[in-house]
Formats: sequence, structure tokens, C-alpha cells
Amino acid sequence: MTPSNVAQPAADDPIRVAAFEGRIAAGETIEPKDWMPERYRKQLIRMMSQHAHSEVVGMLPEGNWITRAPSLRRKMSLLAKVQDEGGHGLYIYCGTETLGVDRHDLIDQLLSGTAKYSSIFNYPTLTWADMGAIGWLVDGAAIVNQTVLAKCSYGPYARAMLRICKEENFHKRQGYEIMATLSKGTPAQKAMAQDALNRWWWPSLMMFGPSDKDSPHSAELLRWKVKRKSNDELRQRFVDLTVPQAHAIALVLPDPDLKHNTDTNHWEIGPINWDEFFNVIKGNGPCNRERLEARRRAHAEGAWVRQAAEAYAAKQRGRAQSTAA
Ligand code: BYC
Repeated sequence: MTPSNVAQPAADDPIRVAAFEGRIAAGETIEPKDWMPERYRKQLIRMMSQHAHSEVVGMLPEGNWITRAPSLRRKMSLLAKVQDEGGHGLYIYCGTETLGVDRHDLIDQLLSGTAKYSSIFNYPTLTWADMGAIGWLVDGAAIVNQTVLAKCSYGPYARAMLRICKEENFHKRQGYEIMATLSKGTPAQKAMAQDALNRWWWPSLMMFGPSDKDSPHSAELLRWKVKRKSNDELRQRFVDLTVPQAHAIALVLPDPDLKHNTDTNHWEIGPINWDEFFNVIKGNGPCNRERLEARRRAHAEGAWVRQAAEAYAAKQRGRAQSTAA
């Protein structure tokens, strides 16, 4: 179903495209009822729906540890975090619907395996320290990416990012605090934190997407100010922010080539294993099958909730109509 307030894009005639691009160049925000090129709309649907799916699938690796949190305080934080991620998915599905798609179709694409979600969630969470590493690194990477998306040209996406980033800051802090506590703990706890960092560091760098020369969508998205920085620029920013944080808690980044370039004032990393990245996004990561299976099961088991909600909404509509009559 297409929301009735959504302007359906007409054929992309060059005059309208030029006017649209003029608005983008002038720094204006595009809103759902505004005319937009079909390609802009499609690109946003692709990117936003992948983002929404990532939030929802991203609940799984951490949800797996809620019952095993080491204290009530940790359990409450983790529970709140996982719930927030579900909420982020819902905001972004709502934002995507302003482009004239139905979230049920988007969810069908996720469940059928035709839509992507972030590569990072196809790795297993083996120990409690992984909750620290995810909060610190994965949410940390998400903040770097999403702070910039909060200035993107499409209004509903930009506004969703503002709220989401506030919550991600809390997520990152609770993760970093877990890592800092473990690294000051017993030798076994410190080793657990180091092991989690070793496993999550490289996949976190891959979250930013392929290097700029291998990123087919970047040029167009940068021109339309959907993306405001390239994949490599954001990855570099994340590295520069995170290396000192690792040093502050006496953990070692698993990169023998990591070095500080005093001329540029950037931390330079060794080569990323892009074969691993492309393998994961093709569906062959360690947990791709498990994650999709868990989502399919949850969707099937939630059918009765959706039916009950629809029945309730229909009843409410009936009541409203009879009151109005
Ligand atoms: N994983 O031309 P490119 C969170 C795909 S969740 C999988 O650079 P683009 C959290 C890309 O889709 C936050 N696929 O693409 C939740 C494209 O494939 P298609 C997640 C990836 O769009 C729970 C192809 O590779 N954040 O914070 O210009 C717990 C070529 O790439 C990935 C977002 O979703 C990847 N990592 O740039 C904790 C941010 N990277 O579509 C935390 C929003 C690339 O042609 N998205 N691909 O089949 C973006 O910023 C951009 O879409 C990307 C990719 C930077 C990810």
C-alpha cells in the first residue's frame, strides 16, 4: 500500500532534475511530498531499508546475551540497548515508507534473503566481552556514520538519525565501560576483552563499506548529499577516534601495521581483507544463515501479534465511524 500523502515521482525530465539538483546544491532538505528523481528515491529506499534491517538483525547477537549478563545493572543496560535497536529499525522503516513503499514488502525482502543488512551482524558473540566490543566498536562506528547521515539531504532520514545518534552514544559508552572494566580485571578478564577486540576490530572497519574505488553507489550519493563523506573518510575518522580509546584501556589493536602518521596526524591501518567482506555480504559469513533463520522464526511466531493488532485497529476504526455517524 502506498501512503496517500506521498508524491509519486513523474518521469525524470531534465528540467525538473536540474531544479532538484539546484535545491540539493543550495543545501535544501528534500521532503516526502517534494518532487525527486526516481533514481534518488530508489537509492534512498535501498539504503534506508538496509539500514532498518541492520538495526533489527543487529538485535540478535546481543539479545543472545541478555539472560547471561553478569549483573542486574549490566542486564538492564543490555536489555535497554537491544530494545533501542528495535526502535531504531522502526523509525527507519517509517522513514522509508515516506518514499512510497510498504514496510511489509521491505521485510519480505529481508526474510527472502534478497535485501542486505550490515555485514557486522554475521559474526558470532562468543563471550560477555563481545557485548563490550559491540557497544564500543559497532555502535562507535555507527555513530561516526550516522552523525554525518543526520545532515543528509532527505529530511525524514536526517531527522531519524538525530534521535538515533543520541541513543547510540549511550550504547557506545556502556560498551566501552564493559571493556574498560574487563581490562582492569583479572588476567582472564583482560584476555577476554583483548580476544573480543581482536575478533571485532576488522569487521567493524568493514561496516563502512568497500573502499571508495570499489563503491559503486558513492559518487551518486555524494552528489545528492545523501552521503556527506565517503566510506574511506568515515573509516579513517573512526580509526582516529578509536585508537586512542584502545590505548587508554591498555588494549592492543590487532594490526601490526598500525602507525601514526605525524605529517597527516592520522592513524594508518594495514590492509583490510576485502575477500572476507564480500564473502559475508554474499551470504557466506559465519552467521548469515543463523541470523536469517532467527528473523524468519520470529516473524512467523509474531503472526498472532500482528493479527491481534490489526483486529484491534479495525475495531477502533469501526467505533470511530459509528461515533462520527
Ligand atoms: N554490510 O557502493 P557501496 C547499528 C553493500 S546498525 C553489508 O559503498 P553505499 C547497530 C552496499 O549495500 C547501523 N553490505 O554502498 C544495530 C552495496 O550493495 P547493493 C547500520 C554493505 O550504500 C544493532 C555494495 O555493498 N548502519 O548501528 O554507498 C546493534 C556496495 O557498497 C556494507 C547503516 O546501515 C556492509 N557493511 O554505502 C548495534 C548505515 N557496506 O545495495 C549497532 C547506513 C556496503 O548495491 N548505510 N555494502 O546490493 C550507509 O551508510 C551505506 O549504505 C554504507 C554503504 C556505507 C553501508
